[in-house]
Amino acid sequence: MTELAAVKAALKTQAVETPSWAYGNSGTRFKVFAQQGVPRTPREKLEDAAQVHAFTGVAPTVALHIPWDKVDDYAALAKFAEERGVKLGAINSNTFQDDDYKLGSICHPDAAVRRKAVDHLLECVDIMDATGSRDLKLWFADGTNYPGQDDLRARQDRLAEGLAEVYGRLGDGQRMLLEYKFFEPAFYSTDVPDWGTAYAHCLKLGEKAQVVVDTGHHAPGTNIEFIVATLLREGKLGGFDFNSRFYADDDLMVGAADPFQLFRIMYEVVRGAGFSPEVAFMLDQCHNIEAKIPAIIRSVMNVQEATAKALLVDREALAVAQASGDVLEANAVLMDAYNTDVRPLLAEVRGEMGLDADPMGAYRRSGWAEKIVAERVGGEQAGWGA
Ligand code: LRH
Ligand code: MN
Ligand code: MN
Repeated sequence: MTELAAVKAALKTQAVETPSWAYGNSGTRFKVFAQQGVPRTPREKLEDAAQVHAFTGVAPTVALHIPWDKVDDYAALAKFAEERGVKLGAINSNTFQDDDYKLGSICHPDAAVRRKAVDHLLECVDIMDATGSRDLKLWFADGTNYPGQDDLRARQDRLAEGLAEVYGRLGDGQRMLLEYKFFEPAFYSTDVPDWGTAYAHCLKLGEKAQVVVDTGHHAPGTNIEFIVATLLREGKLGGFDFNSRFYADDDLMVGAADPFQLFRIMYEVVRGAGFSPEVAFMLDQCHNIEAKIPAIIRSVMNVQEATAKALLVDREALAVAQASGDVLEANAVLMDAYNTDVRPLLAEVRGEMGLDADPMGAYRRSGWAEKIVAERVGGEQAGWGA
């Protein structure tokens, strides 16, 4: 295989998971701007996700968030998805929207609240059994607002205990992905604030526990690709929640704010694990002012562009420059790949996959947007403006 053929083959096998909550109405804590035609049910979210996959060819799975996507029969939901050409992906737990969780969930000082939180996580594993999902994605809003409010170490003990119970319930081939975030909604301390804390818990739990990197969950200036490289080296990178940010957890389209950072991250992935299915590429975004489906298509394309550039890095030339201490040349090799216009290459890849070379245009011309505006009245809110 020529080098270019190998790059194309890799691009065809990449899979980006889209989040059910990105299809519904969302906003900030100030205002949700409702859009016409947005899904009213989990099934309608899956119909929209199927459109993203139909036009990009690389978005075959959809993450659910429970209870936002609560249904009576999850096996039937999985079947509905498959009939439309997509599969259900990660199950995201939600232990942050009930009044009971004011002081935390799995780290709460009251054992009864902790029980409720852990029971919810166990219920999520039941759902995974029904849907055939591999990953349980955990993010905890737990933390404190004031020094002295609770015992920081005791909260870690409670976290470890709760996680261990859920870990013990995982079946063969199921994984637990632990997500960290440096602040918000808690402002003084957060119980899983960084990759180190997530890594320490996952290491103790065992092989089925992996860290998930949400690109919006770091302090400004953090070198995320270093975290990615380190977790890959340790065999502990379970996946990504991709989005982009200018300030905090902005949940904007991935690659919009800083495409160069996305490229640097993807370079560490392709030189580390390649496209091992162990690393899940998930989007975690909310489209507050832009149309949902085209925004998600754009994000998928942005991931593809960053990946294509990462795959084009001349690794041999880079290694030579690095070994000889040629700082400028090493940097130039990386920048050469980043500065390549990969859009024609991706158009070719799409053509070879039997797709329209222009997914955005093809979606626009498909009439789906008009159809859902006409058919769906009263779309639902994602549940939370994050
Ligand atoms: C938290 C988070 C987490 C949630 C999602 C809605 O900020 O990134 O992944 O599940 O947003
Ligand atoms: Mn996330
Ligand atoms: Mn987030």
